[in-house]
Amino acid sequence: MARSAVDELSASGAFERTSSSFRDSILRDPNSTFPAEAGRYHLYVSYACPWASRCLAFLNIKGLDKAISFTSVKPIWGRTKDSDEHMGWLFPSSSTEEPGAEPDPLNGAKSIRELYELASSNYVGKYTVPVLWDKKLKTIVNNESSDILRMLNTEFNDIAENAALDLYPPHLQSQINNVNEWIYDGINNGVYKCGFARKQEPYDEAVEKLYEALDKCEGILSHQRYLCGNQVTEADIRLFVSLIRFDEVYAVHFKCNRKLLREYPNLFNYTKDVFQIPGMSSTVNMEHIKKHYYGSHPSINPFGIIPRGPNIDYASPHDRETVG
Ligand SMILES: N[C@@H](CCC(=O)N[C@@H](CS)C(=O)NCC(=O)O)C(=O)O
Repeated sequence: MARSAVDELSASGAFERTSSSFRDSILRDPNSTFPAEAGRYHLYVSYACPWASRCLAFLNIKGLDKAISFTSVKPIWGRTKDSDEHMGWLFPSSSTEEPGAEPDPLNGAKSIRELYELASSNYVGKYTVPVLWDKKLKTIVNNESSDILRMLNTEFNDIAENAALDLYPPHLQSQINNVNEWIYDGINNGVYKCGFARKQEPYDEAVEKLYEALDKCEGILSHQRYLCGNQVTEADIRLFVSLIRFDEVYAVHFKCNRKLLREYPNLFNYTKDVFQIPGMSSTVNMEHIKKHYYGSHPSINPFGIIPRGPNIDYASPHDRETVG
């Protein structure tokens, strides 16, 4: 069982992601094990992580930031225990150590690994973020971001300040599922397949698929504002977290340089459009993003040097109001 993403390799040298293991659900029903209640749950994230960031994005745009608290870990992986070599997410020891990161306010944990060990004494697997934590039962409810998005969209609607915003509306669900599938495979996970490949062939295959998917998005976005029409949906938030990291990190660190995001007029403007949705920009901490990737994978970037550029301003004007 892989204990870190850099170990998730198949015999052919391709990157293969293992699945998440805590898959309980928070429900609107007050009699369920994990009922949707204000103040009861906590989201542990890393600003660096696209999967965690998409949960944070939902938290903000649904207006759940007062009902569900969150903490970000430090961006660079470090030793989680003296007794073994595992490298993973760490909390800072004070709130001034690393701007944006905070000590664990609930359990005083030193690492995300410690939270997994508190939740389950026989856990084997990766110690990933996001972690959706139940303060009352002191356990992990769920560590799979795609599940967490669905819960945040619907189950907290009695307390969400923006309950009317439905990011997974019934009439678009099959379209969203379909888009999610090829975008996950080609782009969200695709960039990791490019970056973590240890042989030329799996890298070549992943790059091919990545650019096929990006070209397809560019085509869709040439005639409509968002991926599933003219309203923003879950699919857009899921694509956004990869696009915002693309030119700053993936193009260099994961060798996704056949074409840059800023060479795609629609995708580039679309990224700015989504970034400018109220609540989104605070989920993007480029400092953490760059420090994490360039600093946590010594097999790819042994000296941990962080490239200076390109420092794109995603708050600058875009043309998306005119599309669709
Ligand atoms: N399937 C998970 C994936 C989460 C994931 O891979 N998170 C990465 C950070 S981007 C992580 O925490 N990795 C820790 C490790 O590989 O040891 C989800 O979407 O929630």
